[in-house]
Amino acid sequence: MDNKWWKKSVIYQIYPKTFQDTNGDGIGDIPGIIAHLDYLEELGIDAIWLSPVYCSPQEDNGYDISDYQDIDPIFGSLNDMDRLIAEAKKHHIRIIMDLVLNHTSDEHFWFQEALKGKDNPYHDYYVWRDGVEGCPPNDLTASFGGSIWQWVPELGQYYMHQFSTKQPDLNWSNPKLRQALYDMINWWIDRGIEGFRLDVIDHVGKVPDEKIMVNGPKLHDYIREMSASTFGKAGLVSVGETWSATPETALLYSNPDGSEMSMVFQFEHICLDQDPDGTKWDLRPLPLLQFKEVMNKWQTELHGKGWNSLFWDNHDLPRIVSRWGNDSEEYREVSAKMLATLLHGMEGTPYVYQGEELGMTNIPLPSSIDAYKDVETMHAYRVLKARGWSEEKILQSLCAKCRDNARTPMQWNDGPQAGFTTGTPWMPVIPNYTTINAASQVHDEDSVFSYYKKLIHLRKETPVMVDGAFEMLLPEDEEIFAYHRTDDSQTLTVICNFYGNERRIDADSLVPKGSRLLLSNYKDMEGADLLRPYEARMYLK
Ligand code: TEU
Ligand code: CA
Repeated sequence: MDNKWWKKSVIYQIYPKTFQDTNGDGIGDIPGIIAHLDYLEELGIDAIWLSPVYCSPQEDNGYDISDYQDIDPIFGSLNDMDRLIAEAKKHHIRIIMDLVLNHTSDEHFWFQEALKGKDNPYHDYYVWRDGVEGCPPNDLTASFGGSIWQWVPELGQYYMHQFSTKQPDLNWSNPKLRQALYDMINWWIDRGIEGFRLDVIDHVGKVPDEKIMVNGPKLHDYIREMSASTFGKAGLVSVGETWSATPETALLYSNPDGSEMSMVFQFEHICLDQDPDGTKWDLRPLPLLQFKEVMNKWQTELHGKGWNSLFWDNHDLPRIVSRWGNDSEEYREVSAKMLATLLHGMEGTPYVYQGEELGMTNIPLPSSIDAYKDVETMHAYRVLKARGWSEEKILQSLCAKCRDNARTPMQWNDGPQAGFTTGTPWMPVIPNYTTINAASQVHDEDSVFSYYKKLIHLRKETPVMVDGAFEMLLPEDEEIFAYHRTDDSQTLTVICNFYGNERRIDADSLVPKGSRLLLSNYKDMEGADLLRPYEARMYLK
């Protein structure tokens, strides 16, 4: 087994805006993260992936950067950032920053300069096409609404934006732009940043005239050049966000020679609970057999040749316990633990999104769109209205899938605003904070928090969890997700009842003789052949 630290590690994602506010303005900040390093060390995580804290007008909560080399005052200062890096180190926690390199904010100095004229040195940092008003170069549409082309009358040109109009795309075919980005990355490495998460990195090789947005012909050249100039050269961890990844491309991205990135986030499993011909708003139940096939494919095809990341949640996704578990009072904890077991037993680097370790839930079904704030949610609302959907149907769909679900304040305790702020939080706290909160879980041996803690520690102590080969068991079973991980000396067996029915199994045929039970989400077993609702077990031989 190679010694890359991130192969044995668990990474924790923080969305700073809703983690902890310390100055009463209702917005989470960097001092708030520092205040919880003890909590994170207790959980046992090795690194924090910090969503953007750079200067930003916050059109897309920081994924629209106006200055890469400064901290937005709402989050603190560069001083606070240096302090976070230093304090985290004392807690044996590395800081991984989010790099948004496909686009900037329209308020970035480069874009402001670019607007001044076609011969401005920064003009070619962005993607422009000459034209006439009302006739965009093509009909591609942007993720957050409208055409990807935005008209600038003063220049007689369109600029391209794949996300909001306030997020102009950078022109990666310009070597000067690429060098400016690498210089910026190295500036952060010199400050002590130990890794990067690369936002929509599969988009940077776009060729808009050919309508190629992802996997452009130069994409891997660009990534290799960037890696060799920055994080790869420094031997740091890197994870690319690649919605378009297949096992084939993931093997390039995560080539063990380190020429591109350490790993990528792939989203094939995340897209299974939607109509295959529709969007994520076209809901359908998760087809378990297909889900098993997809997980099996990724586990087996990358084994020994690439590296997976493992995740259920992030700041763009609904909460997993509400999505594929069961967030009723009766089954919330047990189903959250089952999903954790299923994921953490696999090969790859697990990511835990803030609050997932407490079994935090989605926002309850709202009575109006006013409950939501996200730019994507607002756009979806308009699109679904235009499709003729009823208000009720739209709200149901948004409730199940919208990104706001992940962005409610972290539930620290049962006091006012869940302990997140002494002021008015920018996003309302979910009312269930009185029962679901960190204070009540940290010292409770049976809590979801303690269960995550055990899983995180098991990965460090159990080599087969890191590099064992994956074998799916009962591939045709429509209720049970079970697998082996095997290396030369150990076999790990994971058995999960994915649903709320009791199920009989033949445990002897699944669990090698001589295995011992490492972990289970029920206190005592009622016979090895009976799986209760959402029961999960992990055995080791
Ligand atoms: O997300 C990539 C992206 O394509 C998202 O729009 C994603 O498809 C959507 O959230 C799922 O419905 C990244 C960031 O993670 C996201 O927060 C940003 O809004 C986006 O890039 C633009 O930077
Ligand atoms: Ca604050």
